[in-house]
Amino acid sequence: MITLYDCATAPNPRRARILLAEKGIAHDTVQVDLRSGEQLGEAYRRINPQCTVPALRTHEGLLLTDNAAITAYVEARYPHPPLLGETPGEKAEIASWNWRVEFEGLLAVAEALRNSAPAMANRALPGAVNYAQIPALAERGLARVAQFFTMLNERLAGRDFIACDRFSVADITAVVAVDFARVVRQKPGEQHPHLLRWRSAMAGRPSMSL
Ligand SMILES: N[C@@H](CCC(=O)N[C@@H](CS)C(=O)NCC(=O)O)C(=O)O
Repeated sequence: MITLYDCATAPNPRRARILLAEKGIAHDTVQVDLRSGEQLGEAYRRINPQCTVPALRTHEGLLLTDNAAITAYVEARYPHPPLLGETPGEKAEIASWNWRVEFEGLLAVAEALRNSAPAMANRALPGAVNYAQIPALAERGLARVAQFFTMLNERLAGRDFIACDRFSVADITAVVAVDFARVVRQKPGEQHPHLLRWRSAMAGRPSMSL
C-alpha cells in the first residue's frame, strides 16, 4: 500500500492529496502535526530528513520527499488520466505553468505568511534549518500575491484550464495557491472575473474538496 505523509491544513500536501484523488489511487495517510513541530522530531526526521510534507512511500518502498518527485512517479506508474501532458509540447507547457504558479503563487503566499506569523518566528522557511523572519519580505510577498492574481486572471481569459486545453497538474497547483492566499487575507475579487470563473469550475471536481 502507498502511504502519504500529510498535514490536513498545509498547502503542499494538499497538492499530493488532489493528485492521488484525480488518479484514483488508494493510499494510507499518516498525519504529521506541523503546528506542534512533529516534522522536526526524531521519528519523522528518520522518514524524511528534509522535515517537510508531503512525503510518499511507494509500493516498492521508495520514499519520495517532494511534490516534484511524487508527481513524476505517480504519472509514470499511473499514466491515466495524464496530468503532465502527452505530447512533447504539452509536457513543456504544463511544466512551465506549474513552475510559474508554484513560484509566483504558492511561494509568494508562503513568503508573506512565514515572514509575519508569530507562530512561525524563526521558521521563515520550511526544512531542517531555522531562519529568522524578515518583515520586508512579508510585505513583498503580499505585493507578489496581488500580482499573481492579476497574472492568473489574464491567463484565464477565454480559457478553461491554466495550461493546454486540459486539466493538469498546473490547475492543481493553482487551486492550492489561490486558496492558500486566504491565510494572508487575500482572495480573488470582482476585478478577477476569469480567475473566479475558473475556480468555481474547479470546485466541480470532487478532488478539490480535499
Ligand atoms: N518542495 C516541497 C515543499 C514542501 C513544503 O514546503 N511543505 C511545508 C508544508 S506546506 C512543510 O513541510 N513545512 C514544514 C515546516 O514549516 O516546518 C514540496 O513541494 O513538496
